[in-house]
Amino acid sequence: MSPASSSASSSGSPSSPSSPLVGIVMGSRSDWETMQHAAAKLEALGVPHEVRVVSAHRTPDVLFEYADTAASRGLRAIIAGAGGAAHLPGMLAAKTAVPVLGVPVQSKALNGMDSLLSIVQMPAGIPVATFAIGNAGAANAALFAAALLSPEYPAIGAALSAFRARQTDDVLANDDPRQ
Ligand code: RP5
Repeated sequence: MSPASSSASSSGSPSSPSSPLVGIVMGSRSDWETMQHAAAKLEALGVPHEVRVVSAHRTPDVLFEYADTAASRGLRAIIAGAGGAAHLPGMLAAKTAVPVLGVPVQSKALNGMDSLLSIVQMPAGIPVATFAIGNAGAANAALFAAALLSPEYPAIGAALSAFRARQTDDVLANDDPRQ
């Protein structure tokens, strides 16, 4: 799957939507290695989503247009990953009331501390929900988005519950680390 691809389920009822509910955006194609973990989780949980490269620095007009149309296109959350001077999540949040979930991508120079602090230290008034640096943050942002959608979309809630139960069972079935 490339970062330009998108996916959506096929049925159109409120409990099984067809158009994307979650947007995954990232500042560069190089962020896909991290952000694919968000896409994989949404895919596994049956959450319709789209994936785009949107750069705060290189394509600011695209960023504004994406944010401006997010709510009217039906997006309920935006997972935004960026590295370094990571303005993307904060700028999106400044332009749309759709909840923005920020994923700090692990940078080469500073191991993602720059990304983390850029995303998490929003001034009061424009929130960005910030997740862990790297793959864990991308996966957890997707799980969080699924949890946000669960009250309205029971199928997503059921998939999330099943995922969590499997995760628990896996730990319980393998609780001796020597084996
Ligand atoms: C940020 O700059 C991107 O989010 C990426 O993490 C970082 C490096 O981008 P590339 O130079 O790899 O395109 O805007």
